Amino acid sequence: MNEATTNDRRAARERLYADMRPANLTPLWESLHALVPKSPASPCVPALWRYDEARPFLARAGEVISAEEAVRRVLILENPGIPGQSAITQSLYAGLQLILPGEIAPSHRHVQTALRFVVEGSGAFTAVNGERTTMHPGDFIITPSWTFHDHGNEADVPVVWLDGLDIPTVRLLDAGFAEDFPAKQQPIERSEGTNLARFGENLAPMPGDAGARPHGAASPLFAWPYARSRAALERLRRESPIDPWQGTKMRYLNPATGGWPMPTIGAYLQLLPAGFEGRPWRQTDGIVYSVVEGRGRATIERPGQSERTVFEFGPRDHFVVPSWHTCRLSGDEESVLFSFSDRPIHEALAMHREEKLDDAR
Ligand code: 1HN
Repeated sequence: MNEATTNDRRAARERLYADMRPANLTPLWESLHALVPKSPASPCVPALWRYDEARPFLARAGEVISAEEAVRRVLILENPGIPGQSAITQSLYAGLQLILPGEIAPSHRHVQTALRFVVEGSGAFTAVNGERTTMHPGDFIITPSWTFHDHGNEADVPVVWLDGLDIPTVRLLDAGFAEDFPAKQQPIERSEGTNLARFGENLAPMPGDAGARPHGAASPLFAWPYARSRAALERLRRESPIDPWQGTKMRYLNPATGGWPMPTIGAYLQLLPAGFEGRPWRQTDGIVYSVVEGRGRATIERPGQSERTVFEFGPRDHFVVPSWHTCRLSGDEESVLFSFSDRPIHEALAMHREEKLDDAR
């Protein structure tokens, strides 16, 4: 074809696109490659939130709005690659929530599933399904879909935790419902620790007994105290081989099924020994990290690019590794990292992929 013909056809195509736009028709061939990429090409970027930088803004938020007025006083960790979406990855939301002494965050429930990971301070509580759990740094707590939950702080120090929710996933499915509890706080029906005794000791109530109520897809255990998880990691650090990619990494367990604690979110706790230089890997689920102890580095590469992002992390810092980005973790000191991802969704849909890469340093 000569050049004139090519130009004519190009012009004819543009006319076609313009003419059919009011009919809500668009040409697949112009976007096919972007719609079906050869490998994941996330718009999300690696990002780090240093606690030293975020904490003063949380304190200022504490001065300008009460927990009750805000409903939840949270600073959203927003991925700069997808601004305005209140998302840290395409499927997950994360935020840092502050509750000051004497405050109440009123009771409500929603379809969105939430996790809390306590970052600073002790003595606040969250109540889920008629039972409280007192928060300590490193405690992991879940709020399953459609369970009433409220928070309070009867201690004398501010308490801050990381919230992780499947908000973008529920938005994708247009499946969100929410309602307030008729009072600020839900009634407490059981003393603290009942849930842990029922489901956190490798025991479960007999069928038909009190507490054997049917549970949904989420774990019936709703709090995993840090003291226990940390002790397990300490023990395993000494007793078992260290994984060259992840150090000693464990997943939080739904004790009723052996599966994930929540249907949409998996959560993990890992220990990197002092001097650990992890090998690189990539996986389709983007991961959000909260540093509990120690100092180290995350070295991250965008797919297909050799330029590296290096995050030097310390306690209470947060960072995100988007889908299919190559990452390696190093522990300058012995480090403990909490993390969460949407891996249960990938697995349920049989599309999870992970690649352990050779050490190319
Ligand atoms: C929520 O209910 C909490 O219960 C935290 O603490 C963050 C973000 C969006 C929607 C609901 C909480 C939330 C949230």
